Amino acid sequence: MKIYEFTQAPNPRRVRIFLAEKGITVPLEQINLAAADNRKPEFLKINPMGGLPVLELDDGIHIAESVAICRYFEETHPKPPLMGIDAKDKAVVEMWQRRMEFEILMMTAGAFRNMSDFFKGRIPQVKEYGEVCRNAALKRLEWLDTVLADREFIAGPRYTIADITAMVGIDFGRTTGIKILENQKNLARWHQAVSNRPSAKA
Ligand SMILES: N[C@@H](CCC(=O)N[C@@H](CS)C(=O)NCC(=O)O)C(=O)O
Repeated sequence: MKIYEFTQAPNPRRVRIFLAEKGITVPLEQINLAAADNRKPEFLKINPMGGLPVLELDDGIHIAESVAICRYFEETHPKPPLMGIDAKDKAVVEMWQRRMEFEILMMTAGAFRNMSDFFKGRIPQVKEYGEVCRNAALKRLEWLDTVLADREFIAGPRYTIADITAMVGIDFGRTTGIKILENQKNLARWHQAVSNRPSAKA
């Protein structure tokens, strides 16, 4: 078993944090995104979408999509649960995970993909769309601050995959000036707590 990844990229970081929380070690193989190695024919055989991370199982099966990889490890290593504990809780965690992915991580990634030089000449870039993503992410942080007024973590009283996605999304926002504002005290308190967990350094 191994995971193809690129340490500086946000989606691989989500999976590394998830594994660290569960105390699982999986060998990592770097695929250089800066050199576009993920778009070369040999890697496209592993993941036709070209994205990282990808989990390679011992039987040769490849699992791409960060949440699918996390789901595999949640099933094989249920403790501590990071994707909910019963039917209702699992649905609530999934709701928040999807919100954090679509509304925050995809927005900070969209801002980066469209505004930074990293992808210049490699993907079609629309600067104005990057701005739209950036503003959407900032609006969502404003809202998330209110959500966190009455709960410790994003999906309720327990740390879950939703916290991982939100923290990774917000941290990646630094590349395009998306950050927690001075007056967003609840968000700042939560961000400090999740960043202090040893897994955040994974
Ligand atoms: N939906 C996928 C997204 C994968 C993805 O876009 N990964 C980024 C790194 S964070 C990537 O490989 N980008 C390079 C590219 O698209 O060429 C997931 O959840 O894992």
